[in-house]
Amino acid sequence: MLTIYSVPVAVYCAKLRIMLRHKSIAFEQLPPPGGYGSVEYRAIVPSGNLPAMIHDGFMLSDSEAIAEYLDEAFPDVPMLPHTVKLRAKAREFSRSHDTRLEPAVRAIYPQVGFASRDADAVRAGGALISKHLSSLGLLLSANPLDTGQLWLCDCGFAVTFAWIKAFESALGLPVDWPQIVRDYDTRLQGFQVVADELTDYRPAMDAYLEKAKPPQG
Ligand SMILES: N[C@@H](CCC(=O)N[C@@H](CS)C(=O)NCC(=O)O)C(=O)O
Repeated sequence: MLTIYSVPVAVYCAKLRIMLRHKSIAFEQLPPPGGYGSVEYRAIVPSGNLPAMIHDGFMLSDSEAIAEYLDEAFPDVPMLPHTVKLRAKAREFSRSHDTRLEPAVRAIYPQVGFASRDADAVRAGGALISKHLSSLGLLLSANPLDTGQLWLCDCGFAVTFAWIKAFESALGLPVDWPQIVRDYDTRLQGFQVVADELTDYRPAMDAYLEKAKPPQG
């Protein structure tokens, strides 16, 4: 039995679900008992964050650690390349998502609420995200991975790109997208499992973005 602790809006849970769909791994999702960060949940998952996994009694947290574990535990549809160097490159892409681009996008969350939004912070946030997208563009221009396959490192980007686009339209976040990154986003959405996850995830994004709207009347 594979259980994933998750809440509907969590970015890294959506990232993990793309992988689970691609590998056709059956799983159940549960909310963290007592909420994430709670004493009750931390008794099970010491970091208190999401996602976390219990696989036949084995607990693991951090989306990337979980994803790499699952890739080895369920090897039928591999999502890491076969050579040492290509695997290292795939991990470089994953880390650039988890430690650079996504944290810059997360820094926008405090600006979502219409009433407390700071226009300067939105502008600065857009500039930082654009800088990370530019670096990603350079990485992509030397990408040695087979672009016909969905890799583990692609899953987080698919979700984070959806958030950047949502913030562009909901908050007017100013973002420069290198064409190579746009093309990458389009390519990722061509994978049915990515399109399906983003469709299922959209209601959670929309619910979160409700507070971005100006008050009515
Ligand atoms: N790098 C971590 C990030 C996980 C993360 O930030 N999760 C968010 C939800 S998407 C969370 O648990 N936030 C609450 C907290 O950190 O206490 C991973 O890949 O699992």
